[in-house]
Amino acid sequence: MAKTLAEKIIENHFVSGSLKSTEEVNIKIDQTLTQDATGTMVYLQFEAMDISRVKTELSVSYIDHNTQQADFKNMDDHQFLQSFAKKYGVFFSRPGNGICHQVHLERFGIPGKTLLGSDSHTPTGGGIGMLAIGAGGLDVACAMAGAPFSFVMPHVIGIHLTGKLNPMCSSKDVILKLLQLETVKGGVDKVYEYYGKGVETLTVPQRATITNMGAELGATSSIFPSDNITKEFMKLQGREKEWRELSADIDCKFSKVIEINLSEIEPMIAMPHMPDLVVPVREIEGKKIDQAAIGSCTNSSINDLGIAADILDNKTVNENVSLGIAPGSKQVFENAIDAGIIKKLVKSGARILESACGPCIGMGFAPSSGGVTVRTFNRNFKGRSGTKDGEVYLASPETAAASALFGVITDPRKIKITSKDYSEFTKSDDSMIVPPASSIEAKTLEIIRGPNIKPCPKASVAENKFEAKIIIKTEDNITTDHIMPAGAKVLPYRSNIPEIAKYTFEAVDPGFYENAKKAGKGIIVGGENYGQGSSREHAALAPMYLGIKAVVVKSFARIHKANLINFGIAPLTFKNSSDYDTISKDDIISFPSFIDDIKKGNEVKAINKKTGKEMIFLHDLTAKSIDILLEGGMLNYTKKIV
Ligand code: MIC
Ligand code: SF4
Repeated sequence: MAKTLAEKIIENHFVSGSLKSTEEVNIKIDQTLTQDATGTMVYLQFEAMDISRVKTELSVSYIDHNTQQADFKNMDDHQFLQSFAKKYGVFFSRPGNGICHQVHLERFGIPGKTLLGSDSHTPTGGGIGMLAIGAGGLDVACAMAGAPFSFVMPHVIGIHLTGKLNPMCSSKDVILKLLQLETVKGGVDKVYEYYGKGVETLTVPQRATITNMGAELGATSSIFPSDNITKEFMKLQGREKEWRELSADIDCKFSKVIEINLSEIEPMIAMPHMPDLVVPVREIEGKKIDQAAIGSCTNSSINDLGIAADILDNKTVNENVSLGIAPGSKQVFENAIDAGIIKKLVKSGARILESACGPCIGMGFAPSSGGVTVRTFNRNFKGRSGTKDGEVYLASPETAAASALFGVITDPRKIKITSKDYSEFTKSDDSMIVPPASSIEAKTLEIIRGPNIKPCPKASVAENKFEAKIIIKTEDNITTDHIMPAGAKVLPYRSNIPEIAKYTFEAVDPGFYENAKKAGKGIIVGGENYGQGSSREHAALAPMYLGIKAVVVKSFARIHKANLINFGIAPLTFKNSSDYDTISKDDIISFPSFIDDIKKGNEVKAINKKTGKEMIFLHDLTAKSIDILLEGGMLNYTKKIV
């Protein structure tokens, strides 16, 4: 039977389960990646499993998120991660070497392999034909221990690309267009697979921009074929030997096909505060801006910087705009120096930032109060920039540079320059990647553990009969940034759950922490697509630590739902969505037969003690997920079965 590329890779890695979409499948993971903000928990969990070396073909630990070091905490984390990597068989990418997804694409990704990363933008690797998936940290720890990764066998959506992008239109505009069509919840349990003549017109970094931001669609992954363009990219990286040709069978069946003619793509922009609030740039042209930023794992390749440099060449950034540029990796940075790009940017007044996530995760470069900023990033959730009322617009490097030049949102097609191709500048140097020690030397190595690193707490086993209070009732599209904020103040506590728990839902309801603690047992109520965005398991760990027993919503985002199960919180949905309107914050919900119900079928009985109303909540847990949940999470479960 003819197959899509995603199906072929899944089949090649199949361990158990079912290959029928919507059913659970378990696959072998070849490579893993972690970054420092999620990594400390991953390695603490791995340590708890008592395994002496990672069992994957390759595991890499990157430092790119917590690079602002206001006190000892972030660097303590870095040292923990570095010592851990050396001992347990993990490659370590030092701070300064770049953003995990950019570096992984350049130095480690291999077409046809599977990659699991504790970061939602891991699908960037789909740009070279990998099946790359973002997951919670605990799932990544288990993959490093050699366990297969379980997920819902996705529907594969075909994106048929034809035509060729016009000057000043970019692959960022393609993914923004797709977000406009599909929305932030359109991709749940789906893989977006790109094919057609238009694919040949896109470079690997352009493809990676698209697969990267497929995360904003809520997709499990996104993937391009591995063709001659991929081969050329790998050759320039000195890794031609790792290339192999891969594509879907010509007559394969996609569950849906979306046609995109690249020649018809125009500059697009996502408006505050959601990546799918997309309009053509021309519709909001002329809006005054205060800041612009070019970088992040979405748009920080050499050509992303190069086009900005050419737009700004021999000109000065508008006097009311601050422009920040963060090269995606040390490799990009060095080559941008050799290509003369950095000189042009510095001359124009751009501020060169570190090769790291930086402003994308609220680590510096926050906009002014009420400030308008045009960024080439992938997320513009309220407050994520570090400024509560900051207005973040997401666009291409072309649009960001043109807007920085004129001081207002500008359609870059106004600028008549021919963009240069800098892809040949690819000198690489892996001196900032520290290899692991040999297994003999590893035995003698100690792990460095600063005082801010606290063990990962565990949940208690489930009860059959209990009452819990509704601590918060939220709207649709709640992100994990709402549940557990990031930024310079909170990120240093990623390895300290008792401390970070104090910030849970801080921007939505500052009373959440105290109320949850007082209640002892709590419930979170939400709308559609609850938990979209970041993979941070802290958005499940902290609620678990505060006694949350169930999250009842209209629908879930994939990674967060898996994280809830991993930490012993029941992910439930309303059988009658109108029940959402009948319950309020502070209501007490009683579950008369929770365990019996969960084991018996997919319905869980609940009674609102305030109104007396009986409700049915639904679950779609597999047999294994039920065991994990009832045991009080994956750590307890694994301990019990090994
Ligand atoms: C993000 O872009 O939100 C992050 C920060 O990279 C997260 C991971 C995290 O919260 O540490 C992600 O995308 O998963
Ligand atoms: Fe880093 Fe931003 Fe990419 Fe997340 S989205 S990995 S914070 S650059």
